[in-house]
Amino acid sequence: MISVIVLSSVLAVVSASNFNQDFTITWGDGRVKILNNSQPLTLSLDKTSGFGFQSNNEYLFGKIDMKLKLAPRNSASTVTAYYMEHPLESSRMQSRCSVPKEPTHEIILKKKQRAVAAMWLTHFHLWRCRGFAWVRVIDSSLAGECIYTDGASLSTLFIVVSASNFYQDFDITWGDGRAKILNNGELLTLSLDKPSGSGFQSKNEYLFGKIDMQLKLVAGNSAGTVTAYYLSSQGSTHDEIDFEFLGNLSGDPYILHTNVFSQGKGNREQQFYLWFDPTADFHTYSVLWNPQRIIFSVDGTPIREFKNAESVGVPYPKNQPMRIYSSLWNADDWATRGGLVKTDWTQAPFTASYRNFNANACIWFSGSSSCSSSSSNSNAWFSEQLDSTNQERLKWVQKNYMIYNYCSDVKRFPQGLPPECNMS
Ligand SMILES: *[C@@H]1O[C@H](CO)[C@@H](O)[C@H](O)[C@H]1NC(C)=O
Ligand SMILES: CC(=O)N[C@H]1CO[C@H](CO)[C@@H](O)[C@@H]1O
Repeated sequence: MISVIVLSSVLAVVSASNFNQDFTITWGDGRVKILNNSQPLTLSLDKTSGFGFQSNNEYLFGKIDMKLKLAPRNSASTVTAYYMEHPLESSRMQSRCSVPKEPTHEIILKKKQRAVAAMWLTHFHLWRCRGFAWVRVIDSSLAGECIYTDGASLSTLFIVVSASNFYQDFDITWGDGRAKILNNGELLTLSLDKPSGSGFQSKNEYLFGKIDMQLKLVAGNSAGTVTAYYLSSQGSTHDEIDFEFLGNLSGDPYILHTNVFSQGKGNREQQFYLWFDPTADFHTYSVLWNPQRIIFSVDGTPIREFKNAESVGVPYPKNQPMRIYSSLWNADDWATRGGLVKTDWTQAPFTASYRNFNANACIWFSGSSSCSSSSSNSNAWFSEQLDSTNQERLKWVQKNYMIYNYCSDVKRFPQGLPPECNMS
């Protein structure tokens, strides 16, 4: 296999793009070609060798753009790297070509950096690029690719907007073959039978983001089954943002159960019916999580808003990175009509499907956020709130489809409703 990538540069210090002037080819034995002025630099990788090049200049701060066109389809297990690195550390690059060493966890911006690019085949381990860090992929059959937007500056490269690929973004964690990634990573299915359910989780941890997933729920008689889709951090004082879909007898409505945990404390349930049959087709379930609010949406319609109420003493999830989890399991001891309706195992296996995952999010890695550069905060979702139209839609859902709200459950809170319930 020969993979070719094409680069055209706008490495703007003073000069117009000229690879001859700005870069030195460091290795690859003829596999890197600098073409004519108007034409880009092309790089190719084959079984024998990758390639690399580096900038002639060293930089200390800057806004650096590079256009890349990556190796087209079927670039599985190739890695294209484009990064800034202190020259003394560049020896590492050679070793990555055979067996990659431990990943570089961070760039130290105080040192002068060189812009470096390389492409190589991963042999023993698969590696993923997260910003500037290389992360080993444990049990995926495909390597990820670095996804660069045309002309993106280095600071915006920190924000990861990836096309949906379940191999790249998720690990199946349990279910002994009952969870499957299909169609080249475009579809994931979970199934449940009497011996077991199944589940998956995201490879990344996120701290804030706008995260969409399309789900098609268990059809027919799904009573007793629960499809949980949620974000959660670790530990006893964890934060959590929950969607749970409680199945029902054929023709009876699912319940969409939501909850928000902060510092280990939940008890903030709101439940809804849906205005469509969630088993007939895929629908988009989204979480917007920024420092001010958490908004749950269904097909773009907000159904719940949980505001940051720290001002009235309510902890808000903002310090603990969360992973995305999903599972399909049997909960016939409580799920459907309080456990009255049992799972009908003659209908097994039960199946739920997932597709079009999209995370416009800050990835937490090795103790820091991919959004620590200030540029990311200019991303609209980071300060998004409901406009008047969406406030109306939220009211519409809450008036017509909400079947339980902890904030109205005065019996449950005889000492008074939780403080966030009194915020407008
Ligand atoms: C199932 O259908 C019944 C009857 O319409 C309804 O009361 C209940 O809320 C539905 N959902 C669940 C999960 O029990
Ligand atoms: C004007 C110029 O630089 N022409 C070059 C274009 O590229 C070919 C091969 O890539 C060279 O042979 C030409 O000299």
